[in-house]
Amino acid sequence: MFDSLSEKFNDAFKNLQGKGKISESNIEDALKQVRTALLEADVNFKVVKEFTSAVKEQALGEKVIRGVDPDQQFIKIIQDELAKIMGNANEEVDLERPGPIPILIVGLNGQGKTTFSGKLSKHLTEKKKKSVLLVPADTYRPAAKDQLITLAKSMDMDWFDSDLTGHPKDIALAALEYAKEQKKDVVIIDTAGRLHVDEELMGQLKEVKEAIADKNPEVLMVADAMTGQEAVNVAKVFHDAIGCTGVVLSKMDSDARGGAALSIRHVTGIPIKYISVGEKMKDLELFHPDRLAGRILDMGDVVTLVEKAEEAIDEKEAERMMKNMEKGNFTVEDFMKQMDMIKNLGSMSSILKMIPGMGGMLRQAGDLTPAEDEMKRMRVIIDSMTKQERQNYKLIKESRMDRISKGSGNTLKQVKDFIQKFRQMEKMMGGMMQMMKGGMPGMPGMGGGMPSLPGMGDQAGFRQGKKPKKKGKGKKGPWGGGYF
Ligand SMILES: Nc1nc2c(ncn2[C@@H]2O[C@H](COP(=O)(O)OP(=O)(O)O)[C@@H](O)[C@H]2O)c(=O)[nH]1
Ligand SMILES: [Mg+2]
Repeated sequence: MFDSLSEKFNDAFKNLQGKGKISESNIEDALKQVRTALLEADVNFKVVKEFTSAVKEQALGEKVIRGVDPDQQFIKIIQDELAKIMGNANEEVDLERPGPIPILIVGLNGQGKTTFSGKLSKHLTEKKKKSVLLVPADTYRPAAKDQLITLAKSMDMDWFDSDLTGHPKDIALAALEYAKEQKKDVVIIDTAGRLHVDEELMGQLKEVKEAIADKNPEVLMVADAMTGQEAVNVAKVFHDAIGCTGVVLSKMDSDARGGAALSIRHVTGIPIKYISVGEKMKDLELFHPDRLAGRILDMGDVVTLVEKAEEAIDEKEAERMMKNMEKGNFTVEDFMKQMDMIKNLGSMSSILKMIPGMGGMLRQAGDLTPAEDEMKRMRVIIDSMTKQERQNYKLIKESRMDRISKGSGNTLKQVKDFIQKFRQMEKMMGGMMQMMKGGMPGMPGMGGGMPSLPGMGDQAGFRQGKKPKKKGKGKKGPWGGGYF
């Protein structure tokens, strides 16, 4: 997300390194670079103009603190201004009112409306403890109904069997009636899109909104972040025609340049409420302007990382493994489970980027695909092992290796290498446990606070001999480290 913007900002900041203090002449080049970076990221030119003049004013103003490096000061100003143009605080849909609350999902075709409807239902059910009804109301593409119902079934979510021969407003009314009977809190209505903005679509959506106006519907407009300024223009048209209460930026996992995220709020006045970061139902994040500003500036996003970790890591299981390891047992089964927990967090690069300073390093390191491929290979090798073998890898002699190699489609050497690696890991683990029992403090420099990845050394979440923290305590995640 926003890699090239991050890189160019960093180049701009280098201009200020080693300078005594911020002055009009020495920030000029940096500001120019910031302006170019934003324009190249497809940020609306008016936003760019206001942004750079606000930054300049701040930088030259009285707020400048003596004793702090000018490049650091400048970065802080940029961060604050970035957060400001994106709306500062997170806003979610308002659920603190009597239900059933309708949420209309609108936007052009292929932007991710149906996918988002599914994601939102999962989020509201799991995080907000609301009962949700999913309502297919795309009367143009009957396949869209099947798509939504398939998603609903996969999550055990209730859905409404809409009559697609009717007008979407009748579907909405019937669904709300049904939701009332069923005592649902929220009704998510997935509407039809078009390839381009057209009057008929706007007219229809307006009718739907008006029909349920007494229920004060939330109207979320889904826009593909990849489309940059086009997303901003379309959002404006939708907002002018029907009135939107929020924007959802989808496909933020792709190489979106940042233009939509940085301009939409400022240009349309509509807050971005959620971002979609993948095709799976769990790939939804709340939109936190301050955190995103941090990510853009390579400061990582530890808060989101910890939140994700708290969701992905099964505490009971982690505790069991920890006890096991204290006894000197570390099995392939444990290793596999840890790998799966890490995988739940997201792709390797997306996790690493949330760690302060890692963004720049990642750009230098380039491609992480070989490491991810290696993890996949390990996974298929483990899949070809029997339960007994996973509990005790020492059982795996030559003939079993041969079977595993055939079963997993790997060469015998690759299987041997894996066993060898695992033996080393087990040894290292034993050594670490010994150190912890000896009361070694914290072990700084061993990646304190960093989630370790399978195959990269120490084991995720079990450093420092501490039990994982209880959920919901905020700051320190299950990695316990003092680094954050
Ligand atoms: N990578 C990625 N793909 C997405 C995301 N949201 C939706 N998609 C994909 O985009 C395509 C269109 O999504 P869909 O929800 O059917 O769009 P709709 O026409 O607006 O309902 C599908 O292939 C989705 O899997 C996202 O956040 N990231
Ligand atoms: Mg759809």
